[in-house]
Amino acid sequence: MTAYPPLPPFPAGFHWGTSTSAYQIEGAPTEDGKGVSIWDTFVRRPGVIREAQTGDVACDHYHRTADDIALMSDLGVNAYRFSVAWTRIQPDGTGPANPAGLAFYDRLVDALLEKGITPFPTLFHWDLPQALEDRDGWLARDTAHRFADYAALLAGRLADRVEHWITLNEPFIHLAYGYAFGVHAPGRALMTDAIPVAHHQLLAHGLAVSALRSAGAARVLIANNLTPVWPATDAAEDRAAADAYDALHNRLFTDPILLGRYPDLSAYGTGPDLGGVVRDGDLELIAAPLDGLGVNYYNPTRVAAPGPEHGLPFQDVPIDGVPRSAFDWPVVPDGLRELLVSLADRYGAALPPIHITENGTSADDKVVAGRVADPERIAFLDGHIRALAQAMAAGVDVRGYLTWTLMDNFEWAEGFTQRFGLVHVDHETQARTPKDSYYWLRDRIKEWRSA
Ligand code: IFM
Repeated sequence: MTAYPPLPPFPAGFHWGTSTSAYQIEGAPTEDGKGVSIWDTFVRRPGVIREAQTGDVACDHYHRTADDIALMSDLGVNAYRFSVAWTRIQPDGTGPANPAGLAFYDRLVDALLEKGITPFPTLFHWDLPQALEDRDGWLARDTAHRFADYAALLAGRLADRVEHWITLNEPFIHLAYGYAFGVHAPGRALMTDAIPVAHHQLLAHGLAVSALRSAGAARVLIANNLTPVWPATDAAEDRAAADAYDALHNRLFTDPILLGRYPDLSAYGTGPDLGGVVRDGDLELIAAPLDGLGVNYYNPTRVAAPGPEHGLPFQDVPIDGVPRSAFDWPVVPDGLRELLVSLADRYGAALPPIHITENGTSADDKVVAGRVADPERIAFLDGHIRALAQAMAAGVDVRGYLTWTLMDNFEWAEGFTQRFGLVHVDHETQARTPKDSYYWLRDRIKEWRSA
C-alpha cells in the first residue's frame, strides 16, 4: 500500500466524521407511520432510476442503526451528519409530530452521544413530503412555512442534546436536478422557470434558522454544494460563461445568506425578484446570522460559452488529464483548497466557520476474500485532506471534515451502481465490509486526534 507522509496536526476539537442521508440509507418507507416522500413516488416512474432500483430497503439502516453506529465508533469519528426524513416526523408535511418518527431520531441521537459522536442532523436532504409536492412543492411559498413548522417540532424534541443543526442539503442540486432537468424527484423539467424554487428553499432556510433558535438550537448551518468554476479559455465569452455558471451554482445559494442579496442572474433572464417571488423582508430573514457554512465539494467545473443550440448561458467542457471516479467525475484535490480560499476572499468577514459536510468518491469496489481494496478512495481522501490543511494554513477557518459517505448506499438516479462508502454494503444480504479506506481513515484519525 502507498505510504502517505504525515499531515500537520489538526486543531483540538476538529470534527472528523461521515455524512449520510435518510432516503439513501434508511429503508422502512412505511414503518411507524412514515408518510410518502417525493422519492418514494419518483423511483416508481419507469426509466428514471438505473436498473429500476429503489430506496425501499436501501441499507436497512432503520433496523441496523446500532450496527452502523458501532462501525462509526470503531472508525473513531467524533461527528456524524445524517438527515431526518420529514415524512417520519410529519407524514403529510403538516400538523402534529408523529411520536414514533421523533422517537427514532431521539434514539439515534442518544446512541451517538453515548459513543462520543456529535450529531449533525440535516433537516432536508431532498425527500419532500409528497403531500406538499401535490401543493406545488418548492414552487409554492407556503412550503417554506411548513418547513419552519417541521424544524420547530424536531428541535423542540432534540435541541436539548443536539448542538449543530443543518437546514438544507445542496439546494442548488435539488433545484437543478429535481426542478430544472427532472432527473431527480420530483421530476420536473422547468429549466429556468424553476428559479423560484431557489428563493423558496432559501426562505425556508431563513424561517427555519429562527424556528431552530427559538427551540434552543445552539449552532445552525446550511450545506451547499460548491465548485470552483474554470473558464475553458481566457476569451471574454468563456469568462462570461464561467461567471454565469458561478452565479447559479455557487452564489445563488450563498450570497443571499451571507450578503443579503441575490447575484446577477440576468444571463438567465431573471431579475433580483427571481421571477416575482421575492417579497419585502425575505432577504433579511434569509440573511439571519449563521454559525457555520457546510461545504460539499466533489470537483471543479470547466465551462465555455454555449453553442447556438444551448438554452443556457454556458456549456460544460471536460477537465482532462486528471484521474476520474467511477462516476466519471474529475478528481482534483487542489480544487478544495482553491474553493476554500476563494470563499474567504469573496466573503471576508461575512464568512462563518466552515465544516466540510461532504467530500468523497465512487469506485468500482468489490469484496475479494473478505477484503475491499480501494486505493483510489485512499488517494482521494489523502489528497483532499492535504488540500484542506493547506487552506487552513492559509487562514481559512475550517472546523470539521465529514466524508461522503459511511457506507455504499442508494445513489439517487444511479441506484446502487455508484459506491461512495468507506464500508461496502452487499445490497442482497446487507453484509457490511469495511474497505481499506475505512482502516486507513481510522488510523489517520487516531493520529490526528491524539496529536
Ligand atoms: O449522494 C450524494 C448526496 O446525496 C448529495 N451530495 C452528493 C452525493 C454524491 O453524489
